[in-house]
Amino acid sequence: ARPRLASVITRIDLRGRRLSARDLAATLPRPELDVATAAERVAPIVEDVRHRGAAALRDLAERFDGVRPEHLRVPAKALADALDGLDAGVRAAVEESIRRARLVHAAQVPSDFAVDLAPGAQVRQRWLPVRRVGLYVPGGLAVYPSSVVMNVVPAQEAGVGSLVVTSPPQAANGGLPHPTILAACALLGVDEVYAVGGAQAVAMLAYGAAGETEADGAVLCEPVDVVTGPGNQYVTAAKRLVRGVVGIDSEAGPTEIAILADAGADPRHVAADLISQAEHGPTSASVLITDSLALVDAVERALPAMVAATKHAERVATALAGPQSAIVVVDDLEQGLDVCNAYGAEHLEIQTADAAAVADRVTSAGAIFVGPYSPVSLGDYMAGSNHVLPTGGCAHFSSGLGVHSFVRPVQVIEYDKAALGVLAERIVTLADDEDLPAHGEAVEVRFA
Ligand code: HSO
Ligand code: ZN
Repeated sequence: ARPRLASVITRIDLRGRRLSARDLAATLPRPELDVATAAERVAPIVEDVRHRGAAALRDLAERFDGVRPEHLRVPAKALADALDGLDAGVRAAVEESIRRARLVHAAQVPSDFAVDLAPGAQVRQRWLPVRRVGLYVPGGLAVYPSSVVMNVVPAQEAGVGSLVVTSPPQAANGGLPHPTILAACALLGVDEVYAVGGAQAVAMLAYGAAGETEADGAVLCEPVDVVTGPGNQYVTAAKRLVRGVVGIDSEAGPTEIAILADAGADPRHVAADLISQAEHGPTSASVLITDSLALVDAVERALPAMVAATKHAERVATALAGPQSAIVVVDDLEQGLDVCNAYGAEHLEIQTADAAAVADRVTSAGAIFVGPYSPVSLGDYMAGSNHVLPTGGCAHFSSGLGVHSFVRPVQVIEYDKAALGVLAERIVTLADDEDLPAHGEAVEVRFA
């Protein structure tokens, strides 16, 4: 049956209304993630992997993925075969994606510094890469080789020495992960890849796993220091459980696109971009913010046929009709910017006159796409920027994945005798004030 393509996108008229940032944010609702319920189901799985290692991983694969993998660690030959079997056009596209991402992420590497506070008194700061990271790649409906690139490249450019990818085993692929995922790993030079999915994969990464068979070895997988990558609610719940044992990236909710546009924007481009991210799933959010009623009319007129013509029309229509999507009419771009900044979209397109100047005034967004020829799809695949971005308003306090996700600064303190001597009395004063006199004595002993 032909899907019913309502594609009625709600219109919210804010003209003449002065709302606080909080009320503005509330006019664009967001889905709530129910991770707590999943956590109850996930805790025993994590414990099982922790204690039984590879034996548990095989049992869990049988239960959740419908296949008992012979090789939990993907053999080198399987990676090479996947690369051989990769379509030449897809290979060229992934290579260009990697090349551009490398250029941008290499530029992200932060600089060390040293501050001389006085003669003989120096504090330095060095950025240290994390030793070993694990990247989770989902294997369900969404198989995104582009996401392998977006997770692996920043870790590599950060100087992470040891990098693991894990993705669910697929019955259709002989108990190995999806071939395009394997090929992307091979192109990126990642040779430690596991056929492990779900919460059990997160447990394996966080705690490591003992081997079961001869092929597994005594240790199947060493623990990592940071786990990144999107996943379903169980993967997310497992990441929350192991946080503290390892570092994790922010949680990836449904994708969001907001477009700030004026009368000069092309309605077909705007409609196509709204549709493009709605394609990710029925809970995706597509939001147009504009001061032009003519644009609103034109977009509303263009949408039904464009939605009907697209392959995943049904979920696109559902996403556009959902309460998380809207066309927001504002008095002017000033108010439009207020809405954008209050919402803090994962992706924000600026399709206005002087787009770069308008973009400079954005204070909250995961990534900002400037002008008529920078659609979100460009950033999803090829721009060089990262597409793992904060959703659900997390852009207000966090950022997308990047080199910074895999490095941490360490401060190095070096004072000589004279430089310490200058401060001795002050240190003793503060130490006594905190009733920690031994702190002061540790300084005084050097001058006695
Ligand atoms: N737009 C998604 C990423 C993606 N799009 C992968 C296509 N493939 C979240 O930023
Ligand atoms: Zn996308």
